[in-house]
Amino acid sequence: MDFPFSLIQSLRAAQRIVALTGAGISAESGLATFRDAQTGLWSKFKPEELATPDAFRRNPKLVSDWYAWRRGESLKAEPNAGHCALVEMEKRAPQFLLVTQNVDGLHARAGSRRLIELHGNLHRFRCFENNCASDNFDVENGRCRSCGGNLRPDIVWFGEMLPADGLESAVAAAEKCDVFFSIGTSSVVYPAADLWRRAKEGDAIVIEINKDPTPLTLLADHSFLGKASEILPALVEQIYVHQNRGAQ
Ligand code: BV8
Repeated sequence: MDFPFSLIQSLRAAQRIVALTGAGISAESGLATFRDAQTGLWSKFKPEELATPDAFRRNPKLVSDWYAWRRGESLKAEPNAGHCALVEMEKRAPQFLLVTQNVDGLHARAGSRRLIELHGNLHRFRCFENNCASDNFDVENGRCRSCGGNLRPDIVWFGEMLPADGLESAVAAAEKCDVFFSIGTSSVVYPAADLWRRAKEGDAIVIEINKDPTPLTLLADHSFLGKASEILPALVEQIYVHQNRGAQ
């Protein structure tokens, strides 16, 4: 795959890179995305019935079982070449930050360290009623031993505020970055879908890598439509590997 040489040069010169990822980067690890028409989770399940605090209040067992199923799926999955290419970029770029909307934990398992899980993580829990300390959780039975209340996944549901520190760090990094990647996301869920605009306002180069067109496709400086596990490794190869070969 060839990329415009001017883009490769800009990426080689970039000091601060921010990458935002969504469910699309985990699709090739066998995890369903949310909105893909046939295969997406929302084609089978209604978000308002499963991914909101009210849904949990109405039927904690239904919601907990759904997240237990997703937890099992994500543990069976392995990071793919797309996840690994971002680990490589983190190692090579002077400053790099990975902001993910994914709750599957695959970026951390791939080795990403400069990582913000904006919407939480499937493998962590919280006390739903009283936010009690996590050292007294009966995860097996989904109970908080401190107050006897239900445990919920440590995930940001629709209508809930994102963790302030994670969001502030993501916005600050986006505003200061030279290059902003939007990878495997439909760019429709806010506030994550607004980060590219912060980067653009800071004169960053905005690059989209996505299987299908999104509301960002015509607004980005570059939009590469295709699979993240193919495009990202090819890009990293051209930015960093060819650079070294050239230097020899
Ligand atoms: C909040 C955790 C505020 C749960 C998630 C109207 C206008 C603007 C905003 C709103 C509005 N009405 C409501 C809102 C707010 C709402 C929102 O944005 N709704 C949208 C739908 C309009 N946002 C919120 O509720 C947020 N909170 O706003 O609070 C507030 C203010 C005051 C007081 C109180 C509160 C909370 C948002 C977080 C919700 N939680 N997930 C869980 O996981 O179960 S969001 C969920 O969807 C995911 O986490 C993800 O973040 C998000 C987006 O999904 P994507 O990752 O993009 O996945 P999707 O399937 O959509 O797209 C995948 C893409 O990948 C596709 O484009 C496909 O082409 C591509 N692809 C597929 N395969 C590949 C690929 N690309 C490359 N390679 C491949 N192989």
